[in-house]
Amino acid sequence: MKNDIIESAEVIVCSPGRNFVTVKVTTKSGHIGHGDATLNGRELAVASYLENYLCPLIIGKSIFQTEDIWNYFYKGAYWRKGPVTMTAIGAIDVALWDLKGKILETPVYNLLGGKSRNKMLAYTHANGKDIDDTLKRVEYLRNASYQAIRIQCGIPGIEKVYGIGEKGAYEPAIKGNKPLEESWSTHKYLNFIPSVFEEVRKEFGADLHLLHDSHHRLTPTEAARLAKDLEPYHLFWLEDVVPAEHQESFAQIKHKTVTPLAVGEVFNTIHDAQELITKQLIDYIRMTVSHGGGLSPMLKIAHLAELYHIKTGCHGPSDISPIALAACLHFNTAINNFGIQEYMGYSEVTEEAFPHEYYFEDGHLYLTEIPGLGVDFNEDFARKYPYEKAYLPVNRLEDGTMFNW
Ligand code: KDG
Ligand code: MG
Repeated sequence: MKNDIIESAEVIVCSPGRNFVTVKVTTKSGHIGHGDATLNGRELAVASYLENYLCPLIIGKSIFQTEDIWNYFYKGAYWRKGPVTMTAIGAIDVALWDLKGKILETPVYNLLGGKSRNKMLAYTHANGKDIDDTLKRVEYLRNASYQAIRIQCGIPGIEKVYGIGEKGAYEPAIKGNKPLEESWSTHKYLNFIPSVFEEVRKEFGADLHLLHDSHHRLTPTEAARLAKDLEPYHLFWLEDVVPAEHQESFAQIKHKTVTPLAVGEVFNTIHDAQELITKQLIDYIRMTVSHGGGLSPMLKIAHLAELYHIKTGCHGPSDISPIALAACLHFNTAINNFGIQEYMGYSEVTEEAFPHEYYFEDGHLYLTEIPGLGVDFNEDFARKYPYEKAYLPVNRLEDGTMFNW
């Protein structure tokens, strides 16, 4: 087809508001498509994978061959899977779908199955340093129209807790040459966290959707205890209770509780989730488009999950760019089994670097009819903010033992 041949593929690493890695693919006809290749704390590894191995190989190919190009990179590398590889492949895949939409003059969702819904339920974060602070933040977010809120709270006796920053906005990556060290006590966490949900329900009633993230810190037995303790508060989901290398861990949890379970933000292929889905061990799959290898494989995952009553809940932190978030929104719009979308918003600088069509209103995210993904990259502006090394924290138990962050 006319206009479809790739002339160049470039990687831009910069820090407008925070570090982002952006792929820009240009066709001979001058059309431009973008993909997000940001992998928090490991940005340069993905940039190098793209610059050295993927970008040179797509020159001269047709942007319409997304399935073949994806497999060329996935099967063709021999070395499969992993967050660096799959984020790099995902960025190219998304940039090509963006181009397909622009050249065919239609929103990307029309190419993925068409509109299955008009708006998407979004959840955001209330990260309080203590219960009172958490309640204030929930109140604020409710007034800002959110109908679904992830609740995290400081734990008495633990100095630095996952998700609880100094300034309120969620940004775990800290600039510098060494990761920050946090500490952890599962005992203190499990004893305290149900009381937070008790207070939130008392104050705000039954209608508000409540979510919580355990950030991979429990054993299956501990996870089952937490899930049971939280049953009276009817969570929308309980996320990442255990590190999910062992998918079968979820059987021990799932069969003991009716609290819905969500997992998958660190997954990058269908093989990470296949048993969880086909054995119905979870309720929500949280893989996100940019880290899950792009739109092409995510469609397959959503379709598999649909067969097993599992809904999606794409990871949508502020450490993936608005390009990646928009890709999730097109994916969410097209599939039948959409559940919810995580949405944290972005700093003003990030918003200026990535002007976008999607918008948040009345607790939901909306897309417009604009062709492609509907996100631009203000490259000249973004390049004024050079990359600055930043690490995610590491985590130790109180006796110094290295633990899961
Ligand atoms: O970069 C890591 C963050 O994106 C992650 O910690 C956020 O757990 C997270 C979430 O649920 O958004
Ligand atoms: Mg999470």
